[in-house]
Amino acid sequence: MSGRTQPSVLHLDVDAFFAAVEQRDKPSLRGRPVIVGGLGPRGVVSTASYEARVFGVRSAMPMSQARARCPHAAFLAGRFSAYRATSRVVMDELRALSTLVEPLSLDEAFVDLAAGDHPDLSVASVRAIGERLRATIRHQVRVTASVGAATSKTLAKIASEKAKPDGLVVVESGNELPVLHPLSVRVLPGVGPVTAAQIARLGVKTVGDLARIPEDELVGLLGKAPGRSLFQLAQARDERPISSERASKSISVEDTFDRDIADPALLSALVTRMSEKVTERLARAGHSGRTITLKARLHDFTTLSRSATLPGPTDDARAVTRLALQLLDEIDTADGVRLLGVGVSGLSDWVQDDLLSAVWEPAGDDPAGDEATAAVDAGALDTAVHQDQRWVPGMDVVHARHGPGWVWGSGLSRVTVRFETADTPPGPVHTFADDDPDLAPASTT
Ligand code: TTP
Ligand code: MG
Repeated sequence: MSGRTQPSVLHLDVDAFFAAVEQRDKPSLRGRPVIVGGLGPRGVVSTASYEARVFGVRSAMPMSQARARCPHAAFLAGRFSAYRATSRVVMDELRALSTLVEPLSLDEAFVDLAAGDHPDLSVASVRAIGERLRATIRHQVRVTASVGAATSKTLAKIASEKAKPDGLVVVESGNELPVLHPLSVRVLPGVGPVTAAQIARLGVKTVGDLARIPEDELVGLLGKAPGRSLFQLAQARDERPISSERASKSISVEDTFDRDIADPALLSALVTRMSEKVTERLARAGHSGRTITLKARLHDFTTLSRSATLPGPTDDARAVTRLALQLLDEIDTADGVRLLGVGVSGLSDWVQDDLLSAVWEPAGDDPAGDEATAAVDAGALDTAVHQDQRWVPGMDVVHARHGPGWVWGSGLSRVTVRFETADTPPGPVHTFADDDPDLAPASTT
């Protein structure tokens, strides 16, 4: 094994990203539980501030459950343009450290310090680079980020997770195994619930357990490439390069099954779930894409893939699902399928930049589903499935006399606004008729 001998891989992840941006821009919410996500009846939590996490609120939880756990929180719809603008500044700071930056989502990226201008990559020096970076981000965008650095991507990501919130952890070369081995196998890249369940049958829970399984046995159980790669990862051998290109070209989800599956209903359900998952990832990365690909590996290991391209980019789960199901229909699955995957490529930035984004609403059997594929007009889709979208909690507004503020709540033909901005102290609240001509949505950047 060659491998890196210095902690030159840096991983940065903003703390409670969406919620942190909201607390920055809404001074009255600082230090308070804030929950961002879909506020409709089927909405899910995008993220919660650390104050809300104390009550057990988590990303991807149904919003109804979040409301039950933390009723006194502020519940806000997302402001994606604000998140994207913040993300841009963060990513620029990372690019100032190295030409090799691999963004994983809006708030997370790997940086290859070895490709930057850093003659000294000792632990002390990397620690200084990380602390300087954290201070710069705090100063530039007024959110906190956690940083991990190590000799590999796997360990750097684990380190930043350990550093959360608002911290820095550098794993020294030679210290990887003591850090890695006590952790669940789920921390390893590529180990999802299915693989975790497979290896659990060998009595493996932690990476340390895994490291004691002979390579042959893992290859026998999981197949050659996955078995070998997992064996390497368990020994903290991970030489994957940081790649600035790859990350945003396509996003896909795939799953290998324990047995060949031929039941059409089950296959449709699996494709539906993967389509939802892939759109969720798209949304998290702040992207949309036009080309949907379905990949299937048949019982005899032939691998087929079928693609279709939409007229415009989408990040709508129903549109992706519908197309993926059509593609499934084109494949002869009668003798069983061992692997399925759904991918979206041809990624572009968000289709819709407004507050009315439907992306956080999980896909369902919505009666409006047939129009849902109007990918180009996601706004119209959203109006079709939601009521009263004019004043959405959290959105920026401006009042002719009171100035800039944000929607605190609305209903019964009234809208309540708190007048404050990132640069003011907590401000006063006023209520208006919801058609008050002096009140308008603020144009965001
Ligand atoms: P994360 O970095 O996973 O979460 P976080 O930044 O909110 O919190 P922390 O890193 O401190 O644990 O995701 C970044 C943003 O992506 C998050 O603020 C909201 C969005 N997101 C979703 O919309 N849905 C999800 O399921 C997750 C995990 C994140
Ligand atoms: Mg984060």
